[in-house]
Amino acid sequence: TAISLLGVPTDIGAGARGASMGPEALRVAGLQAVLESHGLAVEDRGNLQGPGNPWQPPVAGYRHLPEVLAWNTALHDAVLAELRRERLPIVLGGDHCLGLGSISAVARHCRETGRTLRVLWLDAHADFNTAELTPSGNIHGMPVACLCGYGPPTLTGLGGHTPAITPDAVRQIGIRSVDPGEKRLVHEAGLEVFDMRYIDEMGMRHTLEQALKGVDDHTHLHVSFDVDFLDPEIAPGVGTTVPGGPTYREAQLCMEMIADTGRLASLDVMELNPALDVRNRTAMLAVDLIESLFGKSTLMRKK
Ligand code: DIR
Ligand code: MN
Ligand code: MN
Ligand code: MN
Repeated sequence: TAISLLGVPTDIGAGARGASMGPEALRVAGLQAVLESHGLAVEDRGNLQGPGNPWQPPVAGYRHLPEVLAWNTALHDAVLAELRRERLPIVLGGDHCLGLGSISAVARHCRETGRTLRVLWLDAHADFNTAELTPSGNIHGMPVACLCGYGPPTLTGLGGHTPAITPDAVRQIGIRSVDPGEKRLVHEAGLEVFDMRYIDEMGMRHTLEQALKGVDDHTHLHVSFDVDFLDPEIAPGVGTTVPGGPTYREAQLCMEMIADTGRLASLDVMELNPALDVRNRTAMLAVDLIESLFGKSTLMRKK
């Protein structure tokens, strides 16, 4: 597989500044060289460009909606171009509002090529808020809802088809912070959520077996990795830490089981915030986990 790195240096949808530095922190942590050490061909496309962060209060339930649209439109176009060239895009966020541009392009590509899309949403949060439900107005709390058609038409129609995806394409893993109104909408939409309680009781192995059920040769597997998925003890460099996340070993197993499917076709690495990190350790951890996602294993493994 040929991989393209796409840097998207913005924190336009977040509640804290700093995720705009995420792409560079992942580069400094050696992402490209690590992937190349596994024989993968990697091209770094550099950073997309877009508007600055004006740091304004919400308007009609959204903070920075025009700027969020601008960044996501640019990202949608860039991801779609990579997929059409049969390349595997890795989006270096940037905050998680960018899941919208990334996945709307992936969904469009799946429609064009007759693939079935499966999205694994690794996150502490469900990101299923709407303008009416959000406690913050921050659009990084809304991308899954927008992708499923709940949101402003400019965002829900980004990939040329509304909704871009249906909830049955999504499996959320690691969830442990959902706002009250958001909780109702998650339930109403029928989103399949493997929350931390589920992982505690059933283990990460069983969780991934369930989340990957039905993945086959026709599946385009997309992983949207919000770094706040990880326990803050090991991953402090994110804007919205929530205690009680997966441990280092649980996260490794999660990535290894995804790698084993051989179906990973696009990836987001979101919400890394170097301004809140400690000597780039969260970026280095993210690179370590991405390495596993692309097939690093301790011993030779049977395919
Ligand atoms: C919260 C935080 N649910 C909100 N969301 C975050 O503002 O909507 N998502 N941090 O990653
Ligand atoms: Mn393709
Ligand atoms: Mn998120
Ligand atoms: Mn999150």
